[in-house]
Amino acid sequence: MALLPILEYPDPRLHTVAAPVTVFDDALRQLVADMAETMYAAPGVGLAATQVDVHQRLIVIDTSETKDQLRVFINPQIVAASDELVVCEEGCLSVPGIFEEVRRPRWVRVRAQDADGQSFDLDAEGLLAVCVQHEMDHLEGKVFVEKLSLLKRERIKAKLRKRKKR
Ligand code: GNR
Ligand code: NI
Repeated sequence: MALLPILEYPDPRLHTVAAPVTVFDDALRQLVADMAETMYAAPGVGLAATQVDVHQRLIVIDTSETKDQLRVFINPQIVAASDELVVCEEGCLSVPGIFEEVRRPRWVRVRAQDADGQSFDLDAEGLLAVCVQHEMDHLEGKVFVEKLSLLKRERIKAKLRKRKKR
């Protein structure tokens, strides 16, 4: 087991588009275990491989209160989504201390593979739906602050720069 360092915005590596996972081997399962450990330690409710500088289509999520319901999504795709949108206050381990409202579909149907390569579908709503979409954006090289206005994004960048200097 190992804790992995998390990239922080505006690191350009966060804008890498991840490649599909093609090999379901012990190295992949080790990466899943390390990402889960890193997510729980942070603590966070989700983590995309992009955030630990691994550019493969893999995310881990646990939105349970008891932190014992790890979900692994490999090569995830959204195959259906509600027309209805909801606003949720989002944060990101790659943008520490920043919380902003983001609008997204209320529910999504995700098709993905597990760590053994088995395909499954999952209907998600609430925080799980938000988290799946947030993590899938990371795999596309997108960070949630890029959904905000330019003005808000520039303010966030300035805040992070200022914080780094101290
Ligand atoms: O820990 C996290 N919390 C969170 C809260 C609201 C919406 C999305 C998230 S995901 C975030 C962890 C993270 O950065 N995942 O990429
Ligand atoms: Ni994030």
